[in-house]
Amino acid sequence: MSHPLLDPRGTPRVMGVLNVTPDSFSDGGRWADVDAALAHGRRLAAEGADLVDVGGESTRPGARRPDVAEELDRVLPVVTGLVADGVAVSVDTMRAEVAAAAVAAGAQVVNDVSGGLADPAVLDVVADAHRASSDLVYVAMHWRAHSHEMTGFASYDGPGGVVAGVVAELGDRLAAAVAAGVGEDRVVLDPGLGFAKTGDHNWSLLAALPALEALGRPLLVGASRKSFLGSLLADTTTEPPTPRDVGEREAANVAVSTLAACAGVWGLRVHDVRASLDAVAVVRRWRAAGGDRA
Ligand code: PMM
Repeated sequence: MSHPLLDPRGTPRVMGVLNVTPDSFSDGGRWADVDAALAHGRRLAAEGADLVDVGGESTRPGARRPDVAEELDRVLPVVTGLVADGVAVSVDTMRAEVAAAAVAAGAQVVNDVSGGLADPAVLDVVADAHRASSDLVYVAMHWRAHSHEMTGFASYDGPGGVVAGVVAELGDRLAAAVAAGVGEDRVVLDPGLGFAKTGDHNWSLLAALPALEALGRPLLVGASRKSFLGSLLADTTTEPPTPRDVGEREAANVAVSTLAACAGVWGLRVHDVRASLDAVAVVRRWRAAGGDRA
């Protein structure tokens, strides 16, 4: 069955991040009012984003959760406004009420960073849409706990370490989604870089994308501006080393976009859409020239 968002295209879709929050680590407060958020969402779409991912809950370590009404207030006017402009919208939420309202307003993707663990009723919202023959895409990310406690869950002691752990737990989330009635052919999986993971865990996962692809679903990767890139690029002349500022990690993110595109992922979740689209163009042209047959 052909799917407008999931059909293989050879190179990744680019999802632009639009956090309508006062406190996200990367862009908190910048798009917190509706007009600023709409203007930024339109800019991301004009730059060529395949999707704009609208989120109303910060997942930075230690963040306070908004209540449902607060999250709806942040997200819904932005989803509605972007959909009215013809922008393909994804909603970044762990809550069934928010997912349902955003889907009713025209969102094409539910991006659930908890993969249905935080609020299993999200799976019912997606399943209901699928029963009504909707093309709604469900992104299930690997997650273990809410942000205020996730660092305590960053250990993967079983055989195969973090890669085997994430493959097994994502496989469980996929099975739970399908058991709830979600169409397996409309699920995307995401290793959840930085969520209950150390920097080393993130690198191990990026080095093992084929193992995640073995789950049989398209993959989304979100490395943009995350602290493992800040640590990689830290100034080591200070003691302790000073992480590279959030706003100065983009070249490294483009490198991640490039390697993830070469590994065949479905999507890249990024703040700088243009920069990752450039990386995607390079990979596409390199492939056309026979690059990955060498
Ligand atoms: N990361 C963040 C938020 N939502 N969704 C998916 N699917 N994958 C991610 O890696 C992801 C996400 C946190 O980053 P942000 O604060 O810059 O949005």
